[in-house]
Amino acid sequence: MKNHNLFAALRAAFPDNLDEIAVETENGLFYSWRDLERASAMLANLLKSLQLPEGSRIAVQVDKSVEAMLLYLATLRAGYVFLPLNTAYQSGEIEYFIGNAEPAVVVCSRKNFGWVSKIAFKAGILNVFTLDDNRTGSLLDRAAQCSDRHEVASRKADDLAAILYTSGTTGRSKGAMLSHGNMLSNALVLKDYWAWQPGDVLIHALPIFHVHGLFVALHGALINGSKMIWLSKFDPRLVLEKLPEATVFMGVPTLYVRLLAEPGLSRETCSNMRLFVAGSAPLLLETFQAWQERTGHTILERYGMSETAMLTSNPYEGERRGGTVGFALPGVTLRVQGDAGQPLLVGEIGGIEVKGPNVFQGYWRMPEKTSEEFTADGFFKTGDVGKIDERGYISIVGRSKDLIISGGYNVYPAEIEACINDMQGVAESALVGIPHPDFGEVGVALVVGKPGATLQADQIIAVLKSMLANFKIPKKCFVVSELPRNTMGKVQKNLLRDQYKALFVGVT
Ligand code: MLC
Ligand code: AMP
Repeated sequence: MKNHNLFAALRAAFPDNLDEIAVETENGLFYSWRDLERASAMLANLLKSLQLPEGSRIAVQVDKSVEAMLLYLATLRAGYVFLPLNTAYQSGEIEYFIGNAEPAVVVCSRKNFGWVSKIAFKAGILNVFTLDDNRTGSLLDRAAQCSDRHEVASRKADDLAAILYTSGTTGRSKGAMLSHGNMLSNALVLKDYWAWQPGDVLIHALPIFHVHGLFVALHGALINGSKMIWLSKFDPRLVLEKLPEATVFMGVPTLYVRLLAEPGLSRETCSNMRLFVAGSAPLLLETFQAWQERTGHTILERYGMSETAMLTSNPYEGERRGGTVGFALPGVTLRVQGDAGQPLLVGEIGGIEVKGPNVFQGYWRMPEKTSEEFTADGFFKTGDVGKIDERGYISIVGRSKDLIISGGYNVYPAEIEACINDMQGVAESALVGIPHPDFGEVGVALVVGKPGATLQADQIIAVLKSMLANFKIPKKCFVVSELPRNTMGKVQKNLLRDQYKALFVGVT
């Protein structure tokens, strides 16, 4: 029987000469393909030695490093389920993820071991390892004692490979379950669609706890046997320095905005480049055009989600249209539906729904939530609102889900509002997304106090900082006397967005 383990396909794409360089880091470290093979085998053997039940989750909250990437590959290889967690998450958030996903193994950085292990041990998890970005920690100490030979675990296409938590518009985060087949189908389609070539070199500058950095960028390079220039963190100057050695770059729009602010960005620095890809948030037309003028390259914008990996892309050959996310990828069926579920005509605005081998297996232990998000005929409701033009290009014009995308990270107002509403003296609050020149949009909180209460905006922010990941913290908070409501009593966030729309104009 064929092994559908995603790692098997990635491994099969390694070049024949395993001594070639697979990864180069900003610190001048080089990893060959043989290093990837051996180290992932050792880590997989460590996981195997723990005798974990089938389908065990491996939760990982560590700084970006090649070893963190190897742990991902090892988890696939051993047949377990990878659960990446943003390093910005605080203890309350981690407690929820661990409680909900019930991982068998937790890996964290050494500086967080105290509080993370406390949460893990309380949840009955026996295996807590550390891993730092300088190649130290108990995980590597233990793996060093394991064999560097490992037979890739056999997995079916719909066996789970990863769970990605994505916040809900109401209630807590949901774990999107992705299978080996979901991810492999998407990786193969993108390899073709973006015309990955022999000799391609990817600058990997994104975090590896979300779809863009972990799947699109990493799988893209690996399935093509391409070298990666691995940057632990996005630094525009470092990217500029590396551009002449690279051919492919992927980033959220903020990365392009920050690169454009560098005087050194020119046609010359980009002359070796083949492809710039943007996604995870809307790419402003002005950024798209400024990039074209400065570099001579046309950014290829694509659209995806945690639940679906990549859905659409502008073409590699043919016109890449700014302000659009291109066409549905091969194998993906995409439609735009009206409120009553009726199909819409060209140019009409409605909800984007999708079907395809890339669409996830459902939300972890939330069957009702899962069925709510699918139509009777099996389409996943993305919560994005869009239209299709006469040439078939898809544009995203808004979202039916109350979501703010800030610098490529998702912020769900309901979560932040719930934290504020729990604070003493608060009657109610609203978080709205306001345009921002660097992050695209950012959250601004409007808070109403209970009669007689004296609220301080900076105090509210300080309390939020102790509870939530830093990117979820509102960039501004205002105490106001009331929130505008419609006749149904619903807060009119559109009026608030309009009122504060110029708040960050000119901010750098
Ligand atoms: C950092 N900060 C942010 C922020 N990132 N604020 C709002 N939104 C963000 N995204 C704040 C911090 O809280 C801190 O504030 C200050 O900025 C500096 O923090 P930092 O860590 O030094 O920031 P920096 O390194 O500059 O990070 C910015 C960034 C990063 C743009 C490089 O946010 C990033 O890597 N974004 C990419 C996210 C991503 O990969 N998304 C893909 C999702 S997948 P203070 O006040 O504490 O100083 C997906 C599907 C798909 O959506 O289609 O791809
Ligand atoms: P996530 O839940 O983090 O996977 O975020 C997915 C969401 O990001 C999508 O539902 C879209 O709203 C948004 N998104 C991704 N790519 C784009 C894009 N190119 N343009 C606009 N929005 C995008």
